[in-house]
Amino acid sequence: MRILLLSMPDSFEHTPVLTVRMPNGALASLAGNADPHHRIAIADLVLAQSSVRATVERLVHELQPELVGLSVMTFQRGTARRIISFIRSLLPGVRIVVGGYDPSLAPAAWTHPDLGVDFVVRGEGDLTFRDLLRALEGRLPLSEVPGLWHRDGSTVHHNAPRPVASIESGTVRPPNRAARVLSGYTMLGRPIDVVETSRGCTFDCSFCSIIEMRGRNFHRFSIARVLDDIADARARGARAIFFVDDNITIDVPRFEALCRAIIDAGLNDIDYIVQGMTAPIAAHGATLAPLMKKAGFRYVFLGIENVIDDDLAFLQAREKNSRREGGRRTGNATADAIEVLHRHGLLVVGGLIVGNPDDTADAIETNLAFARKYVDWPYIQHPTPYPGTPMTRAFVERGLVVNSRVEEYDGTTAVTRSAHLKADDIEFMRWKAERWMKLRHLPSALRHDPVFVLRHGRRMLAHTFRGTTWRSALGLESARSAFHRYRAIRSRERDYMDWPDSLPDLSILDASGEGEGEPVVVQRRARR
Ligand code: B12
Ligand code: SF4
Repeated sequence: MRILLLSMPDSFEHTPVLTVRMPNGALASLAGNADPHHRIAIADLVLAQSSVRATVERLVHELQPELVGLSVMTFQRGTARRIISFIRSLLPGVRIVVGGYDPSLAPAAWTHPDLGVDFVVRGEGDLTFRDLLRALEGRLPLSEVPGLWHRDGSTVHHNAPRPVASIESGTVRPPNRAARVLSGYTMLGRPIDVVETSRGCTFDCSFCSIIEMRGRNFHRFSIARVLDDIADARARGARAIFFVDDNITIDVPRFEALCRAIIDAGLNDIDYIVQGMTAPIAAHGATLAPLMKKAGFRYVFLGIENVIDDDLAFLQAREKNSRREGGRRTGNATADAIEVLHRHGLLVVGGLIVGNPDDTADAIETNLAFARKYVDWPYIQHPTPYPGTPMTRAFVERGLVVNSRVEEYDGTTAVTRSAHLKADDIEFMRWKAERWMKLRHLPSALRHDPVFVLRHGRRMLAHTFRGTTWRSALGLESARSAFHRYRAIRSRERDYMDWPDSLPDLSILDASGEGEGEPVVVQRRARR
């Protein structure tokens, strides 16, 4: 079968396409797990952000796909719908499957007959997609593909959920990067790829989609498989690798073993980026951080979330950020984690969430001051009501969601207000502070990637300070004016696909985002 797999072009403020264009790991994994006789092409549309329609048209023309699959996050829903409508206009008989976080957690948003979606894959897709292809070839009834919703005329059948894969036993085969048909992946000029070493998380943060997606569990790929995967990415040119694990720091001894294996295999000439929790890094940093440095790690994305205890409690993120002595909580682990990473020459990308329900201006300023002082690159977001998360329910119950346009749910657009502040004020505070924090990182980027930064430094600055003019820089007009210009630019940027949506209303999701309330996985959230 001829298959075209697409990831969406929509990017967000902290990963501008000038400096960061990463492949979507899901699509290469789907291609790696399909039976080998299929002809699969993967196109990450972030590589063609300024020519989405022309690129899709060319690919459809060249490949004449019988099945098109789209990987979609919630803020990309509108673009995905337009792309589907466009593809249907070119190939009316093509079959369409959607997967990823939005179709998994808000499947009801994908079932309207006018949208033209035939199949929704919920949860992990590797084996479901493989089985869907087998079913379309007549080797299996569609009703026997767990994890699949499938259309039959006006009826959508909901198959049983698929249990999470026990990846330790090798059921999920390695990704197929050779299927990618576009080029230009970059991290500040270095070719970048993504690698998975584990899946899942056993924590329960209220803002995170991962638990609704797959339950609370943690599964590890073998270290030998991970090394092969890194070597494959490297052989295809990668000089930077993002480990897309949900939470690699769940098992620190294994993470340390992985660092040693990377060093022993001589794969430590790559810049690695990883995300992790503060508590295990603070507790094990003395041995972990030097190993990470030696293995080639450069950036550690730390899920700090918030430095105020009440906010951490709301985010259900207190546990993972606790410093402990003798089993007793003795405070927040963030400063210790940052200190040990810095001591060993690693850079901290600081993930914080400001604008929580009871946040005041002082609470937000406390977090911004912390970021200013401690983090190398700020990754500050606003609470965003993604489908199915406990946080979404809390915001809905308190009537604090002020924006239901899901295409703006990109994390840096405030779509919720707090009991004390308007959404606009929350976003303004973050935006105003963050630009200067980003500016401070420029010398470090220049030292590491001088050619790229010298060549693109002006455009990088222009992106960071979008909306600012000489008048605002000189204080001749208010920062608010610059902010409103920035918002207008951001709003225009979101129009990635020059084609109408087949349904006018993007927000057909119910307020709680619960889809039809059916679990994605068999193992459901066990509340602490
Ligand atoms: C790595 C990652 C990133 C990387 C992206 C690298 C890349 N290009 O892939 C970076 C750091 C850049 C990033 C950025 C963002 N991310 Co992010 N990210 C993740 C993370 C940690 C892992 C995703 C991953 O690659 N997993 C490994 C792959 C193999 O698994 P998978 O994606 O789940 O795919 C499987 C299934 O979903 C399914 N599937 C997926 N697509 C498809 C398509 C088809 C056709 C089929 C059949 C199946 C299928 O099958 C796959 C294989 O089993 C997740 C989860 C988490 N714990 O936080 C968040 C997550 C996906 N990100 C999220 C978001 C919102 C963002 C941002 C908007 C920022 C933000 N506010 O948090 C930006 C936007 C990025 C952009 N395009 O500009 C949300 C999505 C929530 C939602 N409902 O949409 C998540 C779930 C985190 C969360 N907040 O809960 N992200
Ligand atoms: S620790 Fe990270 S991956 Fe785990 S639930 Fe919290 S935010 Fe999600």
